[in-house]
Amino acid sequence: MESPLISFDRRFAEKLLEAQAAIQPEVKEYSSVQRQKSVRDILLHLQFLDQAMAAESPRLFSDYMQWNQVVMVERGIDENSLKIFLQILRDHFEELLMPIAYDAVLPYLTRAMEDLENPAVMEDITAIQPDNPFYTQAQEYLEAVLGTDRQAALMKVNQFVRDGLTIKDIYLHIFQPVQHEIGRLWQRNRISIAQEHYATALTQLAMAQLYPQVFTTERVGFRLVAACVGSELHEIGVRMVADFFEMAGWDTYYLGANVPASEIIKAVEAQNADLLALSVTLSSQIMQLRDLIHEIRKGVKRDIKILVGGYPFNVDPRAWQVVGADAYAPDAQAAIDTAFTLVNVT
Ligand code: B12
Repeated sequence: MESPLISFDRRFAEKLLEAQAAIQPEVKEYSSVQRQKSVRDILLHLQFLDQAMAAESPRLFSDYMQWNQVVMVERGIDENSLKIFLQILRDHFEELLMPIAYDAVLPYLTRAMEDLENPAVMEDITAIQPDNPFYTQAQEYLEAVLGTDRQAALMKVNQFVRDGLTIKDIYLHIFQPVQHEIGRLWQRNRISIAQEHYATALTQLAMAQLYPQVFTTERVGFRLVAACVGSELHEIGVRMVADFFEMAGWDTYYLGANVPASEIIKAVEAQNADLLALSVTLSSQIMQLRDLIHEIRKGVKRDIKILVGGYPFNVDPRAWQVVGADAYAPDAQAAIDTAFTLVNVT
């Protein structure tokens, strides 16, 4: 399938950076490393724009720009940089694109520019909300994974189990918001990449520790294949989804991160799956997801039900229809409810 926007190369990104330097003197002073990084970032912006267009979602591009705004401002970059970049991009597109292509891209840029004017973009809202039924435990676990004592963090999870929390509670109300908070703290430049990796590795270890209790439910006769699409590395969300299916009695074939499309198709056929759960966190993977679903619809298991989820679908809950899925669910619990409806069991 073709992308709706023509793709731009490095030279175009360099030209945009030059135009930015003409407006912002500090950009002129960039070292060659800073310049290279900026060009890479611009290419990423263009890639996300392309993918948002594939998902027919100006909201997705705007969300990505808002995310960038926080990252940049928290690292001391001028808050007007991104707005200036978008104006430059719009002017270059107006000059270079055919009117029909320019009309197609303009709403994406306009929406992002308007949304960046909203002061709420910089609002500092924790992912561990006071209405979380296990707020205190989530705070304690956050503190533990930000420390350096793995043993203590794992013992805390054991304590939650002894206190009567279910695996589902621990997954949805502790691990999930804590992981989201870890991401937010990194985005806000308050923790390092190493701390984020350490916390994530610990949560994966804690999940593995709980496994004996995941695989105890009586089987209901349905099979699930679950995977991350394209170069997607965020696997904890779909792993939770797969574990919820196990706990609901499904047999699951969980493939994890970064799975080639051809292997997902083979797995669906070999497993004779009833449902395929596909996860995307970066909206830059949307086209690969759309193309994969398109391929599956031409193959042996063309009638398989396909459920999608992950960050971009939570940002724009209409995007699942554009990629050709049968349904979307916002989290692991909702995924189970939706799945039983899809396979016609109530
Ligand atoms: C851990 C992490 C990583 C790890 C992942 C390791 C691993 N083994 O999974 C690593 C270090 C690899 C990583 C890399 C990157 N990351 Co990261 N990462 C995270 C972090 C902190 C946590 C993810 C997580 O574990 N979430 C916990 C799970 C339980 O939550 P969830 O994913 O939302 O899943 C639930 C629902 O979404 C839903 N769901 C998910 N999948 C599916 C599928 C189906 C079928 C259904 C029905 C439902 C469903 O159900 C799940 C369970 O309830 C997030 C923060 C965040 N907000 O998620 C950032 C985050 C996603 N990462 C981000 C970024 C930018 C990156 C990088 C680009 C950074 C970089 N510059 O290199 C790279 C990209 C790598 C790649 N190619 O994928 C940004 C994305 C911003 C954006 N707007 O796109 C985030 C949001 C951080 C932030 N706040 O800035 N990351």
